[in-house]
Amino acid sequence: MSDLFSEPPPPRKPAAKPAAASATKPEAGNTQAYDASAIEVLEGLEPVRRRPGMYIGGTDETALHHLAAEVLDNAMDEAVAGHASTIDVALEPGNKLTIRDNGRGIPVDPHPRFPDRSALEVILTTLHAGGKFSGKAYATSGGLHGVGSSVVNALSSRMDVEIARDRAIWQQAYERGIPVTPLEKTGATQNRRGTQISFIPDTQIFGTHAFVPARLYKLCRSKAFLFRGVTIRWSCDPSLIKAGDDTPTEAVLHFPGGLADSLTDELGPKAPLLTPLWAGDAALPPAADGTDNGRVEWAVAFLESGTAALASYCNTIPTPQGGTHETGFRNALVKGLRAWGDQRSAKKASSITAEDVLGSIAAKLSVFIRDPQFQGQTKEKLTSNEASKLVETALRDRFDHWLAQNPPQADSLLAFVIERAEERIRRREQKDTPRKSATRRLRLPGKLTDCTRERAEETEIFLVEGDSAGGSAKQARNRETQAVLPLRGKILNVASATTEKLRANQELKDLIEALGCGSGDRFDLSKLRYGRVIIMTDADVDGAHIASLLMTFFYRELPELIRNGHLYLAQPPLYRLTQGARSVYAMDDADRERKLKTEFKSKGKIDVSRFKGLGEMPPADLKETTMDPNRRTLLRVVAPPEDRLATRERVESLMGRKPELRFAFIQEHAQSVGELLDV
Ligand code: 0RA
Repeated sequence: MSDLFSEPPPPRKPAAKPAAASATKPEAGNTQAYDASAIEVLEGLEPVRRRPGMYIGGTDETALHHLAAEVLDNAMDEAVAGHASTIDVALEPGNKLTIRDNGRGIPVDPHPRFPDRSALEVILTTLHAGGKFSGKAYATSGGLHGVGSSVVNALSSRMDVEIARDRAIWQQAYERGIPVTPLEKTGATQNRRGTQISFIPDTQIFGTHAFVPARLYKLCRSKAFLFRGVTIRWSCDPSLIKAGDDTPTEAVLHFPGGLADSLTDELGPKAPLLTPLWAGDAALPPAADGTDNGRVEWAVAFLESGTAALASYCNTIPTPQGGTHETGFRNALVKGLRAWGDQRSAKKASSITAEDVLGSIAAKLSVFIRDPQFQGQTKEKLTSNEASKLVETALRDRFDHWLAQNPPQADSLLAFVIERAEERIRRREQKDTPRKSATRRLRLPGKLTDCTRERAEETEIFLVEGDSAGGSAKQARNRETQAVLPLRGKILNVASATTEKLRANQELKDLIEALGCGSGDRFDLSKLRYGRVIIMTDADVDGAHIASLLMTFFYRELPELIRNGHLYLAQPPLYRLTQGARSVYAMDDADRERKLKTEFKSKGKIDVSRFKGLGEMPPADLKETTMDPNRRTLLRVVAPPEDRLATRERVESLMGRKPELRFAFIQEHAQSVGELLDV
């Protein structure tokens, strides 16, 4: 016990002492003692009520949720320390939140330094008491970072605490941080243990802001992902969940898969990954004297494309500003990849930087360490110095193993990161010498994955729909001659958009920039950077729509490109028909039926798989069927010169501002919509 309470006591007013002397004795009706300690508590917690922003960052909805996070963090500490396995979180009408754990229960005996007050009361009424109860109480306390339960107490119009400890139930109530009942033994229990805290945030502080079920639920979920040893039972009064909000009224949150589950959950099944996830957990190297230094857990997805992200935590507390644990993580990845490059004699690996690696991952990193130090006003950055080396050592070892276990995978990862490094270096050189390099590589959009050859006659560019398809195309392409530009979603309908809107559209700007030939009256065919511009969209209706929008755009803004035969449509298949080792691809339903009848001679089962989109298609299939110049079929888009007026009218009616023309056409051609593509 003395470990826990080794800090000097806060100064007390001598006058308050005698009156409060029996405060922790559970004697009903001893209100006198409470009046006295109330004055003192009020003084102790007054700064919190006067300037809540200093403690919880404001008085808005976010600040309100900090209260919930604080109380939940304390319960999580008890779980992470191995004393609790279950946490119940319940939101009730009246903005009342209850958090209960089955841990040891906050001590209720008199505080050794203030024998007139219980340890519970000291914790709940003394500022920064959290820090005073750290050290050996928790192997890896996160509560230290938190502002402490006393701040939550001070900012709650009511707080009810129930402790189950040593076969007894104890209760006490507070209002705005002031005890309003003595700590009382209210019952006996055979097997219950733990702490339950119910509180109602003070409307004098938070106005009408109320807990948002979805926000609390998300918090609970993220905590459960961060510690697989805990089960969080969520419940919310149904009346608090608004129509259209899919937050459950009850849920049991337990994720034995930990961070890997969380990352998979966030990325979704379609994420374009270069390799399988790299995930695991490991002990941090112990101190020289053998003392446990905590542990680290991680999940890393190497992305072919998409948005990089790293979410880090210390003792389940988010550290959005990073810190020493992230430094260790970064070093392990960069040094690991460089070392792998060394082993494989890839000279360029030495130029890899953290930026190149971190720019292509989505990852979660969670460390559990003793006495963490945080910095910044909202304490969102880990500053414990030892963490960086500990994390680096633990992760480096595991990363090296992972790379060595699957060399082809490690090589493709290395190649990808080296490519990023080269791109970065190229960008920097261009920036440094804007005059010198008035070459065709000037100002290329960041999303473009360019080919290495420069002569337009030898190269082509694939315009694909979205990052996921872009990922597949990048893997399937020939790096030398094929470039890939992912375009996001449906581009503007250029036939009906104003010129102004058109010029402002980022996707179209990127497209023109990549092509290099300008548009409208600044069009210059000699500057076109690729011999073939190939629209490659999914083999479904949405894909056809996007292709038609793009064709309209080219027709309007770069008609010479079509007239000179540079625009093409790729023809990805929609189905793969497999029998035994033999596979045949089909373009559409009719093609599938025909091939099922004609292509397979023997009886046996034929497996039919439908590609949901290019992003789902294995790169090898995409290459074979759609991208490899030796095996694919392309459709060249043509606009016959003698028929220019007719074409213009057709485009106008189909893509322009007059939907009634479009409707008439669809009615007329309902049988042959496929022809839509034959512009
Ligand atoms: C101080 C000392 C001990 C436990 C706790 C605090 C404690 C705090 C919270 C907050 C939420 N749940 C909690 N559970 C426990 C150690 C007591 C002992 O040594 O038995």
